[in-house]
Amino acid sequence: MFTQHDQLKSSYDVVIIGAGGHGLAAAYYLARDHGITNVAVLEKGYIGGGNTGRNTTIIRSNYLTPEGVQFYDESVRLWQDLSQDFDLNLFYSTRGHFTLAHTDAAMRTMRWRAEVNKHFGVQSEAVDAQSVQEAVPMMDISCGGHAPVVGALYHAPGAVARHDAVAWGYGRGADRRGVEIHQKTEVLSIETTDSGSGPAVSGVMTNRGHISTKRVLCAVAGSTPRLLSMVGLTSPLYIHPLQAMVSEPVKPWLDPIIVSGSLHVYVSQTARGELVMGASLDPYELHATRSTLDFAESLSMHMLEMFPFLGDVKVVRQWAGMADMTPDFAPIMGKTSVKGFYLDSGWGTWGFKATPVCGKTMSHTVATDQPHALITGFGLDRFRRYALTGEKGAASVGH
Ligand code: FAD
Ligand code: PYC
Repeated sequence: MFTQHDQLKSSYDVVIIGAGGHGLAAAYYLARDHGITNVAVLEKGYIGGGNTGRNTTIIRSNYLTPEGVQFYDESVRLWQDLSQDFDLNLFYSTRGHFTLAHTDAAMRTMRWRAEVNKHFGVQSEAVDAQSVQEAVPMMDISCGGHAPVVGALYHAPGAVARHDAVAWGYGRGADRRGVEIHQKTEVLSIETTDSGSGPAVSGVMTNRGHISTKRVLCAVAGSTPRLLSMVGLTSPLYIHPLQAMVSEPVKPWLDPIIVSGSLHVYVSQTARGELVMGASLDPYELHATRSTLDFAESLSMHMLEMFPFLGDVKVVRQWAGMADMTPDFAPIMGKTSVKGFYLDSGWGTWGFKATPVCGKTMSHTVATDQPHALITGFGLDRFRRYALTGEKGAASVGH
Protein backbone atom coordinates (compact mmCIF):
# COMPACT_ATOMS: atom_id res chain seq x y z
CA MET A 1 0.00 0.00 0.00
CA PHE A 2 2.97 2.34 0.48
CA THR A 3 5.96 3.50 -1.56
CA GLN A 4 9.31 2.30 -0.21
CA HIS A 5 11.89 5.10 0.04
CA ASP A 6 15.44 3.78 0.25
CA GLN A 7 16.88 7.08 1.47
CA LEU A 8 15.86 10.08 3.50
CA LYS A 9 16.07 13.46 1.78
CA SER A 10 18.42 16.00 3.37
CA SER A 11 15.52 18.33 4.21
CA TYR A 12 11.72 18.43 4.43
CA ASP A 13 9.23 21.25 5.04
CA VAL A 14 7.67 19.23 7.86
CA VAL A 15 8.86 16.15 9.77
CA ILE A 16 6.21 14.14 11.61
CA ILE A 17 7.48 11.78 14.30
CA GLY A 18 5.25 8.71 14.75
CA ALA A 19 3.26 6.80 12.09
CA GLY A 20 0.29 6.06 14.33
CA GLY A 21 -3.14 7.24 13.29
CA HIS A 22 -2.46 10.78 14.55
CA GLY A 23 0.82 11.34 12.71
CA LEU A 24 -0.52 9.84 9.48
CA ALA A 25 -3.80 11.78 9.68
CA ALA A 26 -1.86 15.04 10.11
CA ALA A 27 0.29 14.13 7.08
CA TYR A 28 -2.83 13.34 5.02
CA TYR A 29 -4.57 16.66 5.76
CA LEU A 30 -1.32 18.66 5.40
CA ALA A 31 -1.10 17.32 1.84
CA ARG A 32 -4.80 17.30 0.98
CA ASP A 33 -6.03 20.50 2.61
CA HIS A 34 -2.89 22.66 2.80
CA GLY A 35 -0.90 21.56 -0.25
CA ILE A 36 2.18 20.79 1.89
CA THR A 37 3.62 17.56 0.49
CA ASN A 38 7.37 17.82 1.20
CA VAL A 39 6.71 15.91 4.42
CA ALA A 40 8.41 12.90 6.02
CA VAL A 41 6.63 10.69 8.54
CA LEU A 42 9.28 8.88 10.60
CA GLU A 43 8.33 5.69 12.43
CA LYS A 44 10.74 3.70 14.59
CA GLY A 45 8.68 0.51 14.16
CA TYR A 46 5.90 -0.08 11.67
CA ILE A 47 2.76 1.80 10.62
CA GLY A 48 0.04 1.53 13.29
CA GLY A 49 2.24 -0.62 15.56
CA GLY A 50 1.78 1.67 18.59
CA ASN A 51 -1.48 2.37 20.42
CA THR A 52 -3.30 2.78 17.10
CA GLY A 53 -3.11 -0.97 16.46
CA ARG A 54 -3.66 -1.87 20.13
CA ASN A 55 -6.84 -0.02 21.06
CA THR A 56 -10.37 -1.30 21.48
CA THR A 57 -11.73 1.06 18.79
CA ILE A 58 -14.50 2.82 20.71
CA ILE A 59 -15.69 6.05 19.08
CA ARG A 60 -18.01 8.44 20.93
CA SER A 61 -18.48 12.10 21.81
CA ASN A 62 -20.30 11.88 25.17
CA TYR A 63 -17.69 13.93 27.04
CA LEU A 64 -18.11 16.33 29.94
CA THR A 65 -16.44 19.65 29.12
CA PRO A 66 -17.64 22.03 26.39
CA GLU A 67 -14.14 21.85 24.80
CA GLY A 68 -14.21 18.05 24.80
CA VAL A 69 -17.77 17.57 23.57
CA GLN A 70 -17.32 19.93 20.60
CA PHE A 71 -13.93 18.46 19.68
CA TYR A 72 -15.02 14.79 19.76
CA ASP A 73 -18.33 15.61 18.08
CA GLU A 74 -16.42 17.04 15.11
CA SER A 75 -14.38 13.82 15.04
CA VAL A 76 -17.53 11.64 14.95
CA ARG A 77 -18.74 13.80 12.03
CA LEU A 78 -15.44 13.32 10.15
CA TRP A 79 -15.55 9.53 10.71
CA GLN A 80 -18.75 9.29 8.64
CA ASP A 81 -16.99 10.08 5.32
CA LEU A 82 -13.63 8.36 5.90
CA SER A 83 -14.25 5.00 4.18
CA GLN A 84 -15.38 6.92 1.09
CA ASP A 85 -12.42 9.37 1.27
CA PHE A 86 -9.95 6.46 1.48
CA ASP A 87 -11.81 4.04 -0.81
CA LEU A 88 -11.15 1.54 1.96
CA ASN A 89 -13.73 -0.14 4.19
CA LEU A 90 -13.04 0.86 7.81
CA PHE A 91 -15.95 -1.30 9.05
CA TYR A 92 -17.34 1.74 10.88
CA SER A 93 -20.27 0.36 12.83
CA THR A 94 -22.64 2.50 14.91
CA ARG A 95 -23.73 0.44 17.92
CA GLY A 96 -24.93 2.76 20.68
CA HIS A 97 -22.90 3.11 23.89
CA PHE A 98 -24.09 2.49 27.46
CA THR A 99 -22.07 3.80 30.42
CA LEU A 100 -23.62 1.96 33.35
CA ALA A 101 -24.36 3.56 36.71
CA HIS A 102 -24.42 1.30 39.75
CA THR A 103 -25.04 4.04 42.35
CA ASP A 104 -27.17 7.17 42.63
CA ALA A 105 -24.00 9.28 42.69
CA ALA A 106 -22.87 7.77 39.37
CA MET A 107 -26.34 8.39 37.94
CA ARG A 108 -26.00 12.10 38.80
CA THR A 109 -22.81 12.24 36.69
CA MET A 110 -24.65 10.50 33.81
CA ARG A 111 -27.41 13.14 33.94
CA TRP A 112 -24.80 15.91 34.02
CA ARG A 113 -23.05 14.47 30.96
CA ALA A 114 -26.39 14.01 29.17
CA GLU A 115 -27.29 17.67 29.74
CA VAL A 116 -23.89 19.00 28.57
CA ASN A 117 -24.08 16.71 25.50
CA LYS A 118 -27.62 17.82 24.60
CA HIS A 119 -26.60 21.46 25.00
CA PHE A 120 -24.05 20.95 22.21
CA GLY A 121 -26.41 18.89 20.03
CA VAL A 122 -24.88 15.50 20.89
CA GLN A 123 -27.35 12.63 21.28
CA SER A 124 -27.04 11.37 24.87
CA GLU A 125 -29.68 10.62 27.49
CA ALA A 126 -29.95 9.21 30.98
CA VAL A 127 -31.92 5.95 30.92
CA ASP A 128 -33.21 3.56 33.61
CA ALA A 129 -32.12 -0.02 34.34
CA GLN A 130 -35.07 -1.45 32.43
CA SER A 131 -33.86 0.21 29.20
CA VAL A 132 -30.43 -1.39 29.68
CA GLN A 133 -32.05 -4.79 30.20
CA GLU A 134 -34.16 -4.38 27.03
CA ALA A 135 -31.10 -3.44 24.95
CA VAL A 136 -28.99 -6.31 26.37
CA PRO A 137 -31.42 -9.06 27.43
CA MET A 138 -28.55 -11.43 28.26
CA MET A 139 -27.04 -9.17 30.91
CA ASP A 140 -27.56 -9.95 34.61
CA ILE A 141 -28.34 -6.38 35.61
CA SER A 142 -28.03 -7.31 39.29
CA CYS A 143 -24.34 -8.04 38.45
CA GLY A 144 -24.37 -11.11 40.67
CA GLY A 145 -26.04 -9.06 43.40
CA HIS A 146 -22.79 -7.12 44.04
CA ALA A 147 -23.49 -3.92 42.13
CA PRO A 148 -26.98 -3.75 40.58
CA VAL A 149 -27.33 -1.44 37.56
CA VAL A 150 -29.50 1.56 38.49
CA GLY A 151 -29.38 3.27 35.07
CA ALA A 152 -27.00 4.44 32.38
CA LEU A 153 -25.90 7.18 30.04
CA TYR A 154 -27.01 6.09 26.57
CA HIS A 155 -25.16 7.61 23.61
CA ALA A 156 -26.69 6.48 20.31
CA PRO A 157 -23.73 7.54 18.04
CA GLY A 158 -21.26 5.26 19.93
CA ALA A 159 -19.39 3.20 17.33
CA VAL A 160 -16.46 0.90 16.58
CA ALA A 161 -14.17 0.75 13.52
CA ARG A 162 -11.21 -1.26 12.29
CA HIS A 163 -8.21 0.45 13.87
CA ASP A 164 -5.32 -0.68 11.65
CA ALA A 165 -7.28 0.15 8.50
CA VAL A 166 -7.52 3.73 9.77
CA ALA A 167 -3.72 3.98 9.86
CA TRP A 168 -3.45 2.33 6.43
CA GLY A 169 -6.12 4.61 4.93
CA TYR A 170 -4.46 7.80 6.15
CA GLY A 171 -1.00 6.46 5.24
CA ARG A 172 -1.97 5.44 1.72
CA GLY A 173 -3.81 8.77 1.15
CA ALA A 174 -0.75 10.73 2.31
CA ASP A 175 1.64 8.53 0.29
CA ARG A 176 -0.38 9.05 -2.91
CA ARG A 177 -0.14 12.82 -2.42
CA GLY A 178 3.66 12.72 -2.19
CA VAL A 179 4.30 12.40 1.56
CA GLU A 180 7.21 10.04 2.38
CA ILE A 181 6.59 7.44 5.10
CA HIS A 182 9.80 5.96 6.52
CA GLN A 183 9.34 2.91 8.74
CA LYS A 184 12.15 1.55 10.95
CA THR A 185 13.39 5.13 11.24
CA GLU A 186 13.88 6.27 14.82
CA VAL A 187 14.37 9.88 15.84
CA LEU A 188 17.38 9.93 18.16
CA SER A 189 17.65 13.66 18.79
CA ILE A 190 16.10 16.98 17.76
CA GLU A 191 18.28 20.01 17.05
CA THR A 192 17.38 23.55 17.97
CA THR A 193 19.08 26.88 17.35
CA ASP A 194 18.64 30.21 19.10
CA SER A 195 16.18 32.25 17.03
CA GLY A 196 16.72 35.43 19.05
CA SER A 197 13.34 34.97 20.75
CA GLY A 198 14.04 31.48 22.12
CA PRO A 199 14.90 28.07 20.71
CA ALA A 200 13.69 27.04 17.25
CA VAL A 201 13.74 23.62 15.59
CA SER A 202 16.46 23.20 12.93
CA GLY A 203 16.71 19.45 12.32
CA VAL A 204 16.42 15.88 13.53
CA MET A 205 18.94 13.05 13.78
CA THR A 206 17.68 9.55 13.00
CA ASN A 207 19.23 6.07 12.88
CA ARG A 208 19.27 6.54 9.07
CA GLY A 209 20.86 9.97 8.93
CA HIS A 210 20.30 13.68 9.45
CA ILE A 211 17.35 15.81 8.23
CA SER A 212 17.10 19.60 8.18
CA THR A 213 13.64 20.97 8.94
CA LYS A 214 12.07 23.96 10.66
CA ARG A 215 8.84 22.20 11.61
CA VAL A 216 8.45 19.00 13.66
CA LEU A 217 5.14 17.48 14.74
CA CYS A 218 5.56 15.04 17.61
CA ALA A 219 2.81 12.36 17.71
CA VAL A 220 4.43 9.53 19.66
CA ALA A 221 1.88 8.78 22.44
CA GLY A 222 3.68 6.68 25.11
CA SER A 223 7.13 7.94 24.03
CA THR A 224 6.26 11.64 24.44
CA PRO A 225 8.34 12.34 27.60
CA ARG A 226 11.45 10.98 25.85
CA LEU A 227 10.88 13.20 22.78
CA LEU A 228 10.08 16.27 24.92
CA SER A 229 13.39 15.89 26.74
CA MET A 230 15.15 16.19 23.34
CA VAL A 231 13.96 19.82 23.07
CA GLY A 232 14.28 20.63 26.77
CA LEU A 233 10.53 20.58 27.51
CA THR A 234 8.73 18.87 30.37
CA SER A 235 5.08 17.90 30.85
CA PRO A 236 2.97 16.36 33.61
CA LEU A 237 2.52 13.16 31.55
CA TYR A 238 2.78 9.74 33.19
CA ILE A 239 3.00 6.56 31.13
CA HIS A 240 0.84 3.67 32.35
CA PRO A 241 0.20 0.35 30.61
CA LEU A 242 -3.38 -0.15 29.39
CA GLN A 243 -4.23 -3.78 28.75
CA ALA A 244 -7.00 -5.41 26.71
CA MET A 245 -8.03 -8.89 25.59
CA VAL A 246 -10.23 -10.65 23.07
CA SER A 247 -12.28 -13.86 23.19
CA GLU A 248 -12.83 -16.56 20.63
CA PRO A 249 -15.73 -15.73 18.25
CA VAL A 250 -19.20 -16.52 19.57
CA LYS A 251 -22.68 -16.14 18.05
CA PRO A 252 -23.73 -12.46 17.92
CA TRP A 253 -25.54 -11.48 21.13
CA LEU A 254 -24.19 -7.99 21.99
CA ASP A 255 -24.99 -5.07 19.74
CA PRO A 256 -24.19 -2.00 21.89
CA ILE A 257 -20.93 -1.15 23.62
CA ILE A 258 -21.12 -1.62 27.41
CA VAL A 259 -18.93 0.26 29.89
CA SER A 260 -18.98 -0.08 33.67
CA GLY A 261 -16.65 2.24 35.57
CA SER A 262 -17.53 0.62 38.90
CA LEU A 263 -16.78 -2.93 37.73
CA HIS A 264 -13.74 -1.74 35.72
CA VAL A 265 -14.88 -3.43 32.53
CA TYR A 266 -15.95 -2.53 29.01
CA VAL A 267 -16.91 -4.80 26.13
CA SER A 268 -18.08 -4.79 22.52
CA GLN A 269 -18.61 -7.61 20.04
CA THR A 270 -16.92 -7.52 16.64
CA ALA A 271 -18.63 -8.39 13.36
CA ARG A 272 -16.72 -11.69 13.54
CA GLY A 273 -18.18 -12.46 16.98
CA GLU A 274 -15.13 -11.88 19.20
CA LEU A 275 -15.64 -10.02 22.48
CA VAL A 276 -13.19 -7.13 22.77
CA MET A 277 -12.70 -6.35 26.45
CA GLY A 278 -10.71 -3.96 28.56
CA ALA A 279 -10.41 -2.48 32.02
CA SER A 280 -8.62 0.33 33.85
CA LEU A 281 -5.01 1.36 33.54
CA ASP A 282 -2.37 -0.61 35.41
CA PRO A 283 -2.06 1.49 38.59
CA TYR A 284 1.66 2.36 38.32
CA GLU A 285 3.98 4.02 35.83
CA LEU A 286 5.71 1.60 33.45
CA HIS A 287 7.15 2.19 29.97
CA ALA A 288 6.41 -1.31 28.66
CA THR A 289 3.79 -3.30 26.77
CA ARG A 290 3.80 -6.51 28.78
CA SER A 291 0.55 -8.32 29.67
CA THR A 292 -0.31 -9.84 33.05
CA LEU A 293 -2.31 -12.84 34.25
CA ASP A 294 -3.67 -10.69 37.05
CA PHE A 295 -5.38 -8.46 34.47
CA ALA A 296 -6.95 -11.37 32.57
CA GLU A 297 -8.24 -12.93 35.79
CA SER A 298 -9.72 -9.79 37.28
CA LEU A 299 -11.33 -8.66 34.01
CA SER A 300 -12.82 -12.14 33.48
CA MET A 301 -14.23 -12.08 37.01
CA HIS A 302 -16.03 -8.79 36.41
CA MET A 303 -17.23 -9.87 32.96
CA LEU A 304 -18.82 -12.94 34.57
CA GLU A 305 -20.60 -10.79 37.15
CA MET A 306 -22.47 -9.13 34.28
CA PHE A 307 -22.54 -12.01 31.80
CA PRO A 308 -22.37 -15.31 33.75
CA PHE A 309 -23.30 -17.37 30.65
CA LEU A 310 -19.81 -16.63 29.20
CA GLY A 311 -18.12 -18.98 31.70
CA ASP A 312 -16.93 -21.43 29.03
CA VAL A 313 -15.79 -18.86 26.45
CA LYS A 314 -12.04 -18.81 25.87
CA VAL A 315 -9.77 -15.75 25.88
CA VAL A 316 -7.51 -16.04 22.82
CA ARG A 317 -5.26 -13.00 23.06
CA GLN A 318 -4.23 -10.21 25.38
CA TRP A 319 -1.93 -7.25 24.87
CA ALA A 320 -1.07 -3.75 26.16
CA GLY A 321 -0.22 -0.26 25.00
CA MET A 322 1.57 2.64 26.71
CA ALA A 323 -0.98 5.29 27.63
CA ASP A 324 0.28 8.89 27.95
CA MET A 325 -1.88 10.14 30.83
CA THR A 326 -2.51 13.79 31.71
CA PRO A 327 -3.72 14.95 35.15
CA ASP A 328 -7.02 16.24 33.71
CA PHE A 329 -7.63 13.39 31.22
CA ALA A 330 -7.65 15.83 28.30
CA PRO A 331 -5.06 15.82 25.50
CA ILE A 332 -2.09 18.15 24.96
CA MET A 333 -2.18 19.74 21.52
CA GLY A 334 -0.69 22.72 19.74
CA LYS A 335 2.35 24.97 19.63
CA THR A 336 5.05 24.90 22.30
CA SER A 337 7.65 27.36 23.57
CA VAL A 338 10.13 25.83 21.08
CA LYS A 339 9.43 27.49 17.73
CA GLY A 340 8.47 24.93 15.10
CA PHE A 341 7.92 22.12 17.62
CA TYR A 342 4.25 21.08 17.66
CA LEU A 343 2.80 18.55 20.07
CA ASP A 344 -0.05 16.06 19.71
CA SER A 345 -0.05 13.90 22.85
CA GLY A 346 -1.74 13.15 26.16
CA TRP A 347 -4.08 10.78 24.37
CA GLY A 348 -3.96 8.25 27.16
CA THR A 349 -6.84 5.81 26.83
CA TRP A 350 -9.07 7.95 24.61
CA GLY A 351 -7.25 9.04 21.43
CA PHE A 352 -8.38 6.59 18.74
CA LYS A 353 -11.77 8.26 18.30
CA ALA A 354 -10.01 11.61 17.91
CA THR A 355 -7.74 10.52 15.04
CA PRO A 356 -9.60 12.41 12.26
CA VAL A 357 -10.11 15.65 14.19
CA CYS A 358 -6.51 15.59 15.44
CA GLY A 359 -5.28 15.24 11.87
CA LYS A 360 -7.45 18.17 10.78
CA THR A 361 -6.60 20.50 13.67
CA MET A 362 -2.88 19.66 13.94
CA SER A 363 -2.33 20.03 10.18
CA HIS A 364 -3.98 23.47 10.38
CA THR A 365 -1.79 24.40 13.37
CA VAL A 366 1.44 23.28 11.64
CA ALA A 367 0.52 24.86 8.28
CA THR A 368 -0.50 28.25 9.71
CA ASP A 369 1.55 28.33 12.93
CA GLN A 370 -1.73 29.23 14.69
CA PRO A 371 -3.64 26.85 16.98
CA HIS A 372 -6.90 25.67 15.44
CA ALA A 373 -9.93 27.09 17.30
CA LEU A 374 -11.04 23.60 18.40
CA ILE A 375 -7.80 22.90 20.32
CA THR A 376 -7.30 26.10 22.28
CA GLY A 377 -8.43 24.37 25.51
CA PHE A 378 -5.75 21.71 25.16
CA GLY A 379 -2.43 23.65 25.14
CA LEU A 380 0.60 22.47 27.14
CA ASP A 381 0.71 25.84 28.93
CA ARG A 382 -2.62 25.12 30.69
CA PHE A 383 -0.74 23.16 33.36
CA ARG A 384 1.47 26.18 34.11
CA ARG A 385 -1.64 28.38 34.33
CA TYR A 386 -3.60 25.83 36.45
CA ALA A 387 -6.37 26.08 33.83
CA LEU A 388 -7.22 22.40 33.49
CA THR A 389 -9.83 20.91 31.15
CA GLY A 390 -11.31 18.29 33.49
CA GLU A 391 -12.49 15.23 31.56
CA LYS A 392 -11.90 12.56 34.19
CA GLY A 393 -15.63 11.89 34.62
CA ALA A 394 -15.94 10.97 30.94
CA ALA A 395 -12.56 9.42 30.06
CA SER A 396 -13.85 5.82 29.84
CA VAL A 397 -13.70 3.12 32.50
CA GLY A 398 -12.58 3.98 36.05
CA HIS A 399 -8.90 4.87 36.23
P1 FAD B 1 0.52 5.64 18.43
O1 FAD B 1 -0.42 4.85 17.60
O2 FAD B 1 1.06 5.01 19.66
O3 FAD B 1 1.71 6.07 17.46
C1 FAD B 1 2.91 6.64 17.95
C2 FAD B 1 4.04 6.08 17.12
O4 FAD B 1 5.23 6.79 17.43
C3 FAD B 1 4.32 4.61 17.41
O5 FAD B 1 4.09 3.83 16.25
C4 FAD B 1 5.78 4.59 17.84
O6 FAD B 1 6.51 3.48 17.37
C5 FAD B 1 6.31 5.90 17.23
N1 FAD B 1 7.51 6.43 17.89
C6 FAD B 1 7.75 6.57 19.21
N2 FAD B 1 8.97 7.10 19.42
C7 FAD B 1 9.52 7.32 18.19
C8 FAD B 1 10.78 7.84 17.75
N3 FAD B 1 11.73 8.25 18.62
N4 FAD B 1 11.00 7.91 16.42
C9 FAD B 1 10.08 7.49 15.53
N5 FAD B 1 8.88 6.98 15.89
C10 FAD B 1 8.60 6.90 17.21
N6 FAD B 1 -8.88 5.28 22.36
C11 FAD B 1 -10.19 5.39 21.99
O7 FAD B 1 -10.61 6.46 21.53
N7 FAD B 1 -11.06 4.36 22.10
C12 FAD B 1 -10.69 3.16 22.63
O8 FAD B 1 -11.50 2.23 22.70
C13 FAD B 1 -9.36 3.01 23.06
N8 FAD B 1 -8.95 1.85 23.61
C14 FAD B 1 -7.64 1.67 23.96
C15 FAD B 1 -7.24 0.42 24.42
C16 FAD B 1 -5.90 0.17 24.67
C17 FAD B 1 -5.50 -1.19 25.16
C18 FAD B 1 -4.93 1.20 24.47
C19 FAD B 1 -3.48 0.97 24.75
C20 FAD B 1 -5.33 2.47 24.04
C21 FAD B 1 -6.69 2.72 23.76
N9 FAD B 1 -7.15 3.95 23.27
C22 FAD B 1 -8.45 4.10 22.89
C23 FAD B 1 -6.19 5.08 23.10
C24 FAD B 1 -5.67 5.17 21.68
O9 FAD B 1 -5.24 3.90 21.24
C25 FAD B 1 -4.50 6.15 21.54
O10 FAD B 1 -4.80 7.35 22.23
C26 FAD B 1 -4.21 6.49 20.08
O11 FAD B 1 -4.11 5.31 19.34
C27 FAD B 1 -2.94 7.31 19.96
O12 FAD B 1 -2.59 7.37 18.60
P2 FAD B 1 -1.20 8.00 18.18
O13 FAD B 1 -1.12 7.97 16.70
O14 FAD B 1 -1.04 9.31 18.87
O15 FAD B 1 -0.11 7.05 18.86
O1 PYC C 1 -12.21 6.27 25.09
O2 PYC C 1 -14.11 5.24 24.99
C1 PYC C 1 -12.92 5.26 25.24
C2 PYC C 1 -12.26 4.03 25.67
C3 PYC C 1 -12.85 2.87 25.96
C4 PYC C 1 -11.86 2.03 26.34
C5 PYC C 1 -10.67 2.68 26.27
N1 PYC C 1 -10.94 3.92 25.87
